[in-house]
Amino acid sequence: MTGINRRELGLGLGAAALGVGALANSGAAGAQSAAAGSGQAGAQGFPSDFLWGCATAAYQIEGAVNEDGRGQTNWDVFSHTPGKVANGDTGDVACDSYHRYQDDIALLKALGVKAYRFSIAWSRIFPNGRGKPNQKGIDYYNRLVDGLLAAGITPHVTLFHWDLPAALPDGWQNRDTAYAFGDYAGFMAGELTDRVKHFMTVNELRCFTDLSYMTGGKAPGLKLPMGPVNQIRHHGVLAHGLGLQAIRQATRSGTQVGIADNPSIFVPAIETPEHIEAVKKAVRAENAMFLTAIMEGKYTDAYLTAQGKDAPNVKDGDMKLIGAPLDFLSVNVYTGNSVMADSSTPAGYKILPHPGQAPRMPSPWLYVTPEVIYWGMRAISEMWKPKGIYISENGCSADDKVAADGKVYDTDRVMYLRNYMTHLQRATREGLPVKGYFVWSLMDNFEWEDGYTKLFGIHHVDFKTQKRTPKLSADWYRELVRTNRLV
Ligand code: GBH
Repeated sequence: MTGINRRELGLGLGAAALGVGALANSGAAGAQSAAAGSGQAGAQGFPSDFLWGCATAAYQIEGAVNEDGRGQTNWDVFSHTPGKVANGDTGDVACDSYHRYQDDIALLKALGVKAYRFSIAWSRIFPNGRGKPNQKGIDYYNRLVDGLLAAGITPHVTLFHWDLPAALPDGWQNRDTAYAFGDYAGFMAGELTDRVKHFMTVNELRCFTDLSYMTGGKAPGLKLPMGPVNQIRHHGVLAHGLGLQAIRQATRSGTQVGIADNPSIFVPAIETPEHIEAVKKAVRAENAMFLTAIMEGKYTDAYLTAQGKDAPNVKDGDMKLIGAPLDFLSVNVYTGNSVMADSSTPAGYKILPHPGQAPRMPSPWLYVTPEVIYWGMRAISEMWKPKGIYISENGCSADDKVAADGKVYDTDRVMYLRNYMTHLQRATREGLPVKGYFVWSLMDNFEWEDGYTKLFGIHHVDFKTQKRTPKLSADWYRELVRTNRLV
């Protein structure tokens, strides 16, 4: 929490409810003039220590896939397999950040953000997933971290964002991969611990398990039955647990370790107490094999019963590792369905499909549901009481066009961000422990199976020249970061 007590929370809420904006609106930064001077947001402001940042991931931006001893990954194999990625696009060059990281740091600096979330390519550190470390790969991240710190930007490091060393036999089907991850994560955190204080084990459990091995849209593109899928999910959460333990052992005291997950989150269809309660039930049940297992240290009976003979094989000690307390929880927030209480089902809720004309961005899955950032974090906070929450990704694709003056006027992306931000501000105003926010993404990049056909950047990248140009949304974000408040 940001140090407010109940009375101050009540004051802040009261002011907001009455529409008394004067308190927060009078100063340059709403946070500074917030009720009770505690640094808590007023009607429009964010907490004075709120951490604004941008996010990226290694395979989506780095390129240089054959350089300095980097090993091949599942995504190199997948993107080079005909028919798997739109237009046959690959991450071979992407944003060429391996060479242009100084330009990217300059973009961050110009935005005024205080933090950068990036991921480390496991196969640059251990080209075969395990064995002898590759010093040239380590050096790249040393240069990046040193450059960020010199620019006054705090690194938030993800150890695994889906680019799995191809040499690991059977990928996440193999329990040994979870141990290999733990070893790599501990090693790399040890290399950076003198300068990096925030580590996330893995990014988005559902994506590198279900979407990769069950529905198969992502590398390695398999469609396995539920028995193996549940085992793969278990290896995913186990990798997190082993990574958490290894990072803690390898790092200095004061290091914060968490996970960046994308739990399914929901909005109450209408804001009655029963539907608000249904959001919690849905979040807990729909994420039973992922975040719920991590936050509760066990699989729910409902999940195990539903999977029956397909339930995962769990070894002694696994759940203790998986359920070890986190220093913070990072959540990637994009979209969510509405839910209603439903007493006719044992689960007690039903998820409503999006109506046909519901607004969405160009990525077909990206329904515009700004309230989910508030209701999702509220449900998570009330159920699991994480010590701190970061929004580790939020943003959208948009149908960007470069105007005659070279600028991208992405008013649709500004609309999306502005609306989500309103509900994020509500979360901080009500004292939910949200400590920071990272826009996805700093710049246009390789959008996995969509290749370069769906672009999420607040900077435009000309992939022929690698020139980066701030979009209107970057100007909007810079002003938000500068004033620390909504207008
Ligand atoms: C994040 O995933 C990723 O962390 C990031 O790398 C990515 O670039 C960014 O979002 C934008 O997509 O149509 O059923 O296959 C976002 C969460 C969940 C979004 C799965 C795509 C596909 C659903 N993803 N979803 S489906």
